[in-house]
Amino acid sequence: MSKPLNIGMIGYGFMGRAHSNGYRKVSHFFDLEYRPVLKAVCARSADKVKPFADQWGYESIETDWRKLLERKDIDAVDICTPNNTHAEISLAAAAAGKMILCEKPLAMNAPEALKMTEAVEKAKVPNMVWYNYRRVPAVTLAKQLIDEGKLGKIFHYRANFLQDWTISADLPQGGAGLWRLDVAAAGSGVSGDLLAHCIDTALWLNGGIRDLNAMTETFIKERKHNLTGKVEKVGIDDACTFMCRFGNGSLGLFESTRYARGHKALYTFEINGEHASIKWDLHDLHRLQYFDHRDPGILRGWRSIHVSDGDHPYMGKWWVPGLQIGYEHSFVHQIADFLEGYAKGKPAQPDFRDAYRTQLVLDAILESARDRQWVTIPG
Ligand code: SOE
Repeated sequence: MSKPLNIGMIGYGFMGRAHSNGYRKVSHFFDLEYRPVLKAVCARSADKVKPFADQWGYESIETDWRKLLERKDIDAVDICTPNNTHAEISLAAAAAGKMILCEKPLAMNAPEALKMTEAVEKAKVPNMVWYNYRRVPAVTLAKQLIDEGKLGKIFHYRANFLQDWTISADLPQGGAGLWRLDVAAAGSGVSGDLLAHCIDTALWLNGGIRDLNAMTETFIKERKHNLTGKVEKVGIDDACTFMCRFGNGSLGLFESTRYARGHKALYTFEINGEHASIKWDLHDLHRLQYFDHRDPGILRGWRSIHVSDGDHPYMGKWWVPGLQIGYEHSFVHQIADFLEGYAKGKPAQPDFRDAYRTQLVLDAILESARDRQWVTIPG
């Protein structure tokens, strides 16, 4: 019989749904020592959070996150609120001895992320950040192939995250749903929201970034603010590209934007190594493209691996070979890994320290774009 691990979630937006779905599914598919119990969900408005709690099966609601942290029946706090609240909640949660699962990006900037990292490490509370794409089976398979040395020495790492939902100048900034456009709530624009995913995956697959040169643009300079009702300056980056050098000597090229008409969430990466190359595309997330130069010449070509067989990462837990899974399963996998790591005393990643490293890259991007200079990533 598994033991309960009581979850208190703060926030109930898109990510609140993705995580809640993960908590509800994980114990049906993974044999784990702990099973998440949806104990409480917290948001400022009882009117809004109550229907959410009923829909997802949370046992109770809170309207003040401090009260949630005081509760003895909460083991883990899941932070799904805008970026400018992550630090305050995390610091208080660590002080209260709660485990923390925090949405990405971890913080508004690297110094804030460092403070949070030091707090959870000092409090010795298990912690994790929701960079969920690591847990898409095809991406996990890419990690496996790289670690086995199948690609050999890596020369190039290319990644994009393209969307098109902010092109209209009439779209306001700020408030529910649109806080991602408000620099005071988000800290940055596409760099922190989208490139952060690409950077997390890249650091995991290809190791640390040594230095970078970035360019950002804000195409729409002013938007009405939903909270003040006034037209205000837009402080976020609408688009960002950067080139970099990794510690292993490979060259990186990254681009993200919310102005790529026709692309809704096109996260892609390609890695070129001495022996082989791999490519992945979120719109076709269950496939990994693989080219191996060691194949006999007449057979050489790109293979499209349908990552759905029982021996592919995570897939043995789902249906029968050949039947694919989707975006939401990456959250189920992340929760499974978190619970397993907790049970075995071997914490799952990315933890706050990993997410702090991503944050160092994000800060360097903004600094480089502002100063039009190459920036070296600390340590
Ligand atoms: C932005 O539109 C967004 O929802 C990000 O905030 C998520 O992290 C990303 O996975 C999908 O796009």
